[in-house]
Amino acid sequence: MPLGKSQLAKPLLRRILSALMSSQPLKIYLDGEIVPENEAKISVFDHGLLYGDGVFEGIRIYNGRVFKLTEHLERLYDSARAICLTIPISIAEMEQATLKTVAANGLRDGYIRLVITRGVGSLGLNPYQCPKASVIIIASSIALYPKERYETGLTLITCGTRRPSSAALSPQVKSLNYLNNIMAKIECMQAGCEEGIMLNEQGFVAECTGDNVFIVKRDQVTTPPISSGGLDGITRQTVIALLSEMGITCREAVMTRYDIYTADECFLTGTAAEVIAAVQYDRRPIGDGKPGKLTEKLIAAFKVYANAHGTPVTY
Ligand code: PXG
Repeated sequence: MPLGKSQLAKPLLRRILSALMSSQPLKIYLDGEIVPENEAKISVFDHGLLYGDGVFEGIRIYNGRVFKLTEHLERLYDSARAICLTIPISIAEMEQATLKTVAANGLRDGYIRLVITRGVGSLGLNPYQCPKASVIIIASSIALYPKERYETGLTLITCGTRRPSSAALSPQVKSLNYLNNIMAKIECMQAGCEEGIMLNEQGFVAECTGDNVFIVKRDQVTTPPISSGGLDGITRQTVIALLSEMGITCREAVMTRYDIYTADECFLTGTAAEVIAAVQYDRRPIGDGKPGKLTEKLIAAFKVYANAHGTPVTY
């Protein structure tokens, strides 16, 4: 069928619109209102700032759709529930607020950051001194790794900083205190690497600083079970489902550094990272030191899937 005039004009208009929008200050959702970024301010007495008391989510927008919105919102409310934090709006209202913020910024591709802080209180840990949690929604962009790394793959080290056990805070809580992961990230940067493997207290592989990890060995795909201390990543779940559609079963098994040293391929998954190959670990090449065949196939399959699924935004 030949393309109509309006169909041809749409992508051009979209491009002009998004170029215009990207030069504008961001519009932020803050406690029920959409305000320009320079007016989006919170109190120095907010316990999110004073104690890292709060939770967050990171969500991608692909092609005018919010990817896995329900899954991310459910995880956000679970994180809040786990720390006895009452989010002042319902999950349905949060969904509408998220879509409204994306539309207000005219974003067709980007990254959403939902932040719920414990709210303003007096000095002192007691969260019950904070009458109302604050809701912040940022719709912008994120670049976790340099663009060329999506072609060439990442280099990894083993971080000395361990993933704390769930006897401390459950790794499933996406809390506003990411210092443990930040310490691990500092180690990676100081070693001249982009990413690192975080082990749990027993020395088993948990995950990376902000991504889940997978290996491929003789066509067998393996990832550590969530009980090893990683986050139950939504991209991880998506990739496991995509593999299954390709007829490949992903095994969940406890992993040590040996498994990565001897793997044919390795890749990482995360909302911010998407799917990306890892080609070097502790200065040793992984496989032949290039992104693996299955990894490349998966990166392509993920791109297609992500661009075709999600909650549509009304602009
Ligand atoms: N592990 C950790 C510790 C994470 O924080 C993931 C894995 C991947 O999970 P998802 O569900 O996204 O596939 C995450 C994700 C940010 C940011 O700045 C967020 C994450 C990681 C890095 C940066 O918003 N979270």
